[in-house]
Amino acid sequence: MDKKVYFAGSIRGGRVDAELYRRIIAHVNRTDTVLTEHVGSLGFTMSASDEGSDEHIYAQDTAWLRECDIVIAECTCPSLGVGYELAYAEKLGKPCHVLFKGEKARLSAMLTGDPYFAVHTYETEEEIYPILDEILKQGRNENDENTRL
Ligand code: 6K6
Repeated sequence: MDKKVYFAGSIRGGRVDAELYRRIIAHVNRTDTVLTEHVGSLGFTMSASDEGSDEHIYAQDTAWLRECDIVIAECTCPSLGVGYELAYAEKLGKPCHVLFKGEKARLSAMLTGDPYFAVHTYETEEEIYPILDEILKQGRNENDENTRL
């Protein structure tokens, strides 16, 4: 089944990895559906008029978090919003996968210390795609079983 994926990545925390987010989103969209494609947008400016109101962004993103089947967060660039989204998703019981470039010890202890989060570290971008495929395949197998019940 097509999974609804909430992809989280830094926006106001910094856009240094925006191109990477775009490629991850494109990869996931080959088999599943990313609800948050804007996270990989390269063209937008940070002006308030372009973004819409913060209240609207919050309402839309929390609605998508309730709607999604799974959360995948790229956490290499630290972001308050992504941390908030992960905590929100945990409260909802959504499966949460965290991607992080480098040693786990550099990631926030609030993520690595919480066994709820599946943390996947990587060194090169090429390592990300098999990790994503495995995450999405696991989801599909669970769904297949649910369908058979
Ligand atoms: C338009 C295009 C790209 O961004 C915009 C407007 N801003 C936002 N739109 C939607 N979601 C947002 C926006 N700003 C933050 N978020 C959510 O918070 C995203 O789902 C990200 O995963 C996360 C980023 O948080 P910050 O603290 O880095 O901004």
